[in-house]
Amino acid sequence: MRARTGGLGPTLGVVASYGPGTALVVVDLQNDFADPQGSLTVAGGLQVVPVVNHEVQEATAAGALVAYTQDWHPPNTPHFAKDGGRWPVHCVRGTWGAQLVPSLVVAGPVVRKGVGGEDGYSGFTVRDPVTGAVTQTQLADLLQERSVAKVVVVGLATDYCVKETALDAVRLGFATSVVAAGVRAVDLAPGDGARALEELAQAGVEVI
Ligand code: VGL
Ligand code: ZN
Repeated sequence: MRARTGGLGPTLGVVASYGPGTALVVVDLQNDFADPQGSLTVAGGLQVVPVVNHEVQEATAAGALVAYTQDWHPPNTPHFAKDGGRWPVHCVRGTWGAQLVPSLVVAGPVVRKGVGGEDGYSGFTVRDPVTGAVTQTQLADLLQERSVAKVVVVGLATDYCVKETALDAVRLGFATSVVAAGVRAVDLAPGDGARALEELAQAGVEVI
């Protein structure tokens, strides 16, 4: 185990431990959320990339699965404010904004969510905003195929997709951790990100 680095630069020490029964789930590290030019920019979003890349390296070296989620919306969906929902247009399939950030190390499968116009906050499940029907993505199957018991979550955004992904992971029976240095919040209301981490801790998620 490498020691946490002190002094110069950001701390990139190993914060989670990985093994073959672990999956690192990297949530929605996409241009529209992480890049300052993105349409739904999360403050400090790009700052998590070196932290996440370090976790990806450690996870890969330990034989853990690394999986990525990608918000992937059609051009028109009730998820967007222009179509009756709550969000600016973002992560439209095939656009620059929907691409994973170019500096992210991609070392495993990418699971797209919201592809049929659903609200896709959790990497595990999506919800039809009209009928309320909830359906599963391939993420749980991917983890179960690899006999994963423990899930580590990083990415964007703490108060939406990270939160819902971690809550679903707990519901599905995975021992679940969130790396605080590897997430950032939308904070539509100030403090939303901090409240999300508290809620996660209360639900049994280890916040590290
Ligand atoms: C997200 C709002 C809308 C997220 C996705 O990735 O946290 N937030 N769609
Ligand atoms: Zn979205």
